[in-house]
Amino acid sequence: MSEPAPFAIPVRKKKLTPSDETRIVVMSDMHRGDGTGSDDFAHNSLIFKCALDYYLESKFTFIELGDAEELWENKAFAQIYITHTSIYDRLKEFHDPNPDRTRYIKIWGNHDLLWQDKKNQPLLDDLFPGIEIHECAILNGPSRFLLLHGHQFDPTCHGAGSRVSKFFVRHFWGRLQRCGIKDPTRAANNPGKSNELDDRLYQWAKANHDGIHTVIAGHTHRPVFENLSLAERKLQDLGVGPRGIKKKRRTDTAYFNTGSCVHPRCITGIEITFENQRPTLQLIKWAYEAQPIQQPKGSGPPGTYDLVVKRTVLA
Ligand SMILES: [Mn+2]
Repeated sequence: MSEPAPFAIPVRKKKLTPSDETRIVVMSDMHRGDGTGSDDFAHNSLIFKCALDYYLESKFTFIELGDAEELWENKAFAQIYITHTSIYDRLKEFHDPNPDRTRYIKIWGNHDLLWQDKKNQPLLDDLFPGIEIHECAILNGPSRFLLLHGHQFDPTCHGAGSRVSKFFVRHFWGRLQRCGIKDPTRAANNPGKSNELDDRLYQWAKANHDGIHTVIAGHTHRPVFENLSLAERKLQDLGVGPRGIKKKRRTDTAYFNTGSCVHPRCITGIEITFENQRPTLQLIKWAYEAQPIQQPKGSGPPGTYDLVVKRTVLA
């Protein structure tokens, strides 16, 4: 078991005190890019748009938990904005210049760490007047939640290691990716690394710093519900799995992970609703689904399907 990573909650943070009317959706790791082959988000942008429409309509607050913009591969946010204008148009509808009223809460990650510095935000400020971008958010209530991207717990993405990774990604990665090579260094594609990070975040939550009961993070691109990854939950349900591998058995509300919006065929996130101040969390997926077209008997060819975008509760 690894040591809890030293992470101190910063003084400047977003504080939310939810009521029973509050609905929150947390999504991370969109990695919105410039629309070329190295833009990992482009293939999911329609699914993401539908999800935003639903959350707008259903009065959710949208928490964007880091790596929303891919600013390692793309130096200019303008190019990302031009490519994904329709997404930003919807995000603008969540935004309110009054920080107490806004339904768009933006947290930075390691790929959009640039937002840390106010002077890097002119265009973003034009789009979202008065926007505040934070390292983390705290959800107050009987059980306190800490929401952050999670790279703070990943030594290769934090401090000196991150400068090397960033240099590599900016100068070489885009070119390799356009050739169809998948990134071997990201926690997302490296289950061992994800386990280690999940464990660090979990241990930190358990050590209960500042009365935090639950940590919700992103960064690994691997959804975790009550401290079990989806694969772990599935293996438990099926009662199968590789032999000799230590399996986590018990669920624990100390740690959750949103997954990402760059999965090959879907996006994942966590919805939070409240009853008597008690939060209920759901891991959800938005994906394409084929549905057979209902046709009057004898008319039209069989084997015809409608492609729909659908929200599914995973856990
Ligand atoms: Mn990240």
